[in-house]
Amino acid sequence: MPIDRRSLLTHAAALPLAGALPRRARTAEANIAEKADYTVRIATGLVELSPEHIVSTTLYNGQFPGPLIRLKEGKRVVVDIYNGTDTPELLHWHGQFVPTDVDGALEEGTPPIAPHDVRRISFVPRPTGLRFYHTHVVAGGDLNRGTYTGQAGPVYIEPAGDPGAYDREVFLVLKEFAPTFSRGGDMPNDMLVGAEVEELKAIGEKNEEKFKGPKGYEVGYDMFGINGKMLGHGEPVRVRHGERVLFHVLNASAGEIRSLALPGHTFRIIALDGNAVPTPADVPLLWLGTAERISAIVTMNHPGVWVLGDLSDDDREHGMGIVVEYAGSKGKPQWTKPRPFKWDYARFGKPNAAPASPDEIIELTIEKQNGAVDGFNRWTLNGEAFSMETMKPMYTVHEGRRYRLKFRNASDDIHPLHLHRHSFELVCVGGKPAAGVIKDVVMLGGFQEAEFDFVADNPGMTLFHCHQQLHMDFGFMALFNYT
Ligand SMILES: [Cu+2]
Repeated sequence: MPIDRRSLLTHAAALPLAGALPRRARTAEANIAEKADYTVRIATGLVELSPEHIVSTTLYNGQFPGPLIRLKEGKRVVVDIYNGTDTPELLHWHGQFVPTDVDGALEEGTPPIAPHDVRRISFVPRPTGLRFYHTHVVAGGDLNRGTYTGQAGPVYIEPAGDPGAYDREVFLVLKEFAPTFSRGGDMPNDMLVGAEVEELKAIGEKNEEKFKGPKGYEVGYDMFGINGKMLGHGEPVRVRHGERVLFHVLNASAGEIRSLALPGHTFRIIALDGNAVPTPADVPLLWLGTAERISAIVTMNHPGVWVLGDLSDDDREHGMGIVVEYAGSKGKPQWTKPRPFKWDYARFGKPNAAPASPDEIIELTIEKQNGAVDGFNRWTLNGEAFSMETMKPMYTVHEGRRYRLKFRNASDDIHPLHLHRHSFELVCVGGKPAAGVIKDVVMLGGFQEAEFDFVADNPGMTLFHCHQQLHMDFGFMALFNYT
């Protein structure tokens, strides 16, 4: 819950006696005369996934997900961020075109918020649509840090004058809890269209030969939930026959790919990562890579009590789902497995069109060194793992130029590729040309290739990385510097 001005002042007034906050935070708090539009407090708290599953983790404002932050496009916003933990924190505004000092990435130059300190930031929200905010600290081998915690919440940037062909909105934040490491583990890898590239498989096989030994660590989870509740707990989504519900779905996982299906219903995809798609299309189910967002309208035309849930039986049975209940319907929530359906970004694009020609093409080959860093896999881009010590930029871009990044994945993992402070246009994905699909995260299939274009239109250091926390922490990052 956002802290209002009154409670903030009350809190400040009580400080000299209580002395609960260190000097730095007291000074900072006293200097804040004006009310912020939003206040985010980072602190340890509890998530009651079910009465039997209560997780202790780091949260925003004591809740999971963090409060929905609704912003108006172009209207400057002031946000106070309190770090109530004992370690430095960074809050990243994912998918927004903000300056480097507020974006929330250390690599770009955002100062971290010291333990028990507060920072006031201000920025102009853009672009419109579903964005989110999450921590951007390195977790490494610490499963109590970074996106393994509950530090994530949705942001919705409203456009001026939205017609909105829907009756209401429902925000769904998908997230796993109770992470543990294991040796290896399998990620589903067959949900994307496209074929493996032989040349990339050959590189992968060579690396496997070179980096033999036990499989590098992967992360698994014991508990799953939507909006912080396991399936069957919390309030169902209550609907009426004929209603059109706009679902804003956010995959706030640290590294999992998620799916969602609602038996007997289809999703009309209207936006990907908050950006309206040129060709809205009906699909039987959703696939979302880590940090991806989908906005989809479901026409409620199949009365009953249903499970809106993950396709994976194991994940769904451990909580990844929410009940959708029609008015007047009763009984046990029903689940039926949908037929297999491959995810194809290109189908939401402009047919028979091509993106503008790039000024420059940058090729990036992704390789995995199994177990190379104390048992963790090391990730390299063109043979180089990103160093947090040197933070050396990999590329220099010129403002106004259009860059085509061509990714070649010589590993069997799917990588959710993310570019900070910019959007990109998909050019080719899953072996198919695309145009007009604007995103900030895209899944790159195992041993596949993908291309996207971005225009260098937001000067300042810009971070590119895989959104899999375990991959970005062990090398899968690159910095773009503007001249
Ligand atoms: Cu990755």
